[in-house]
Amino acid sequence: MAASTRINVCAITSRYSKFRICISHMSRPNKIHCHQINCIRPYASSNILTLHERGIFNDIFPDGSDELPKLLISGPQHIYCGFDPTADSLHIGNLLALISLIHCQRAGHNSIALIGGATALIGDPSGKTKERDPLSKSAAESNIRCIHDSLTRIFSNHERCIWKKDKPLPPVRILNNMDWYKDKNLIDFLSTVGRYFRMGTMLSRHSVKTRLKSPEGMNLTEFLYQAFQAYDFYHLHKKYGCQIQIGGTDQLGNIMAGHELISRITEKQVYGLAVPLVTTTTGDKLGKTEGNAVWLNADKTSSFELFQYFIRLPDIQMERYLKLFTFLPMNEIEDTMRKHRNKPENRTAQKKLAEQVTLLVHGDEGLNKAIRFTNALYSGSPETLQQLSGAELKGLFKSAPSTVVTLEPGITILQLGRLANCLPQGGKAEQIIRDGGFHVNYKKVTNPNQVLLQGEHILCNDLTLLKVGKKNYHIVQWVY
Ligand code: YSA
Repeated sequence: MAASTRINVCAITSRYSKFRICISHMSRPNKIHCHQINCIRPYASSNILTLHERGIFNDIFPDGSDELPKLLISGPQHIYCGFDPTADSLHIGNLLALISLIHCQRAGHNSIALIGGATALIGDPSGKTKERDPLSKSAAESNIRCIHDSLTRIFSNHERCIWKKDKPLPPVRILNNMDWYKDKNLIDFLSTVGRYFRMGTMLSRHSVKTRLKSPEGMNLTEFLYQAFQAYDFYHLHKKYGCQIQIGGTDQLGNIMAGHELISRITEKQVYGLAVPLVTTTTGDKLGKTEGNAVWLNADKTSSFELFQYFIRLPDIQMERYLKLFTFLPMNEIEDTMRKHRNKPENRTAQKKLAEQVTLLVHGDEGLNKAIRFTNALYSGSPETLQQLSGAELKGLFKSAPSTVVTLEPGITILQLGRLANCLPQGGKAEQIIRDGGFHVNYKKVTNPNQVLLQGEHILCNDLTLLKVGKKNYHIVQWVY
């Protein structure tokens, strides 16, 4: 990776430090901030395995160890999870892994979000039925920047809008594995690290076995992916004492590879914690390749679309998703579910879920926008339309044509329809209006000769939303 895009983490990481981590990007040196905090107490660490009650970390590797809970309460641990920048945004499947890292942070541990700048160029075969298209270095670099920004934004939204406690959270590190691969020599890597990997074990991985059985087979690069993820774990173990890696259940093979490598080199015990794979109602994994991605960057899935995605989920998923995707305490989730079951038509659970996820992903501004858009679209009240700017209204009614009209005194409803080019010329236009087929700002108007009124037909944001028939919307933007 080019030096200009290297992710730089300047941090004072002592548990007794007065300073918080500063996560920064080399290409934006002016954006480096170090926040001073007042708390100088060390963080108490707690056993994140209790997250089991929320359906998180049900798969633990190696299984049944008594040592892991002891390790977790003995003091803050470094816990990492990797994200390959194979697209320019994370998606809601990744969000669960990210939420788990935040849970670790809330429990007093040191979370590391690792961007796989190097591994994205190799391509993880886990859970993939086909070879990935190769990713160019320049695409990877641009994706790294986007993923870095999303991670920073989401950690910060959580702390600002959800955590909101006086007690600051332990700092988070955002690293890029290109930083330790860019100067690595291939011969050196194979002759030192490579010899610890056993072919039999590598071939027995689920991700390898399924691909070898497929007609396409598997190339060497993909086959070696597990060795790189294993080496990352080893690197973070050596550098930070990291003993725990988090990932979706599709990552367990790669995590085991790290476990084996570290135990061969250091004889130290390390662990893998898995989050369940989030699937669609038809059981397909939510992800980018699956073509059903709900993205975490607003330019790909707006805060309104994200909000609506969760609002539309069926009742059956509510309890599980509230536990997985929100930080609400369990008693609040039970309470929400009780209210929801009493009156499912109010969609209390969906609203809570959509609100909490949108707040985490897009902050209070994003949530506010999503709610304004939802009200404007579904409440049927002209007041809600007034809360939007022209650009927002156009964004909401994407396929609606818009017309700029100069406001002159005495324009009638019929003239308005004609000026906006949404009513035919001749007598048919009048008939449509009289028959109730014309709505101005959600209100039916049946008198074609009615003169337009400010505040009713012309909103205070100088906009008018017209509807002809059942669903043909038009936007009028007034100029003076
Ligand atoms: C991990 C560790 C390293 O040292 C280096 C790279 C990596 C990245 C890893 N191999 C990978 O490819 N991850 S990913 O970018 O595809 O997804 C990031 C995380 O989101 C993974 O833990 C993955 O299991 C999880 N994830 C993706 N879709 C998911 C999901 N978790 C739950 N449900 C889904 N639908």
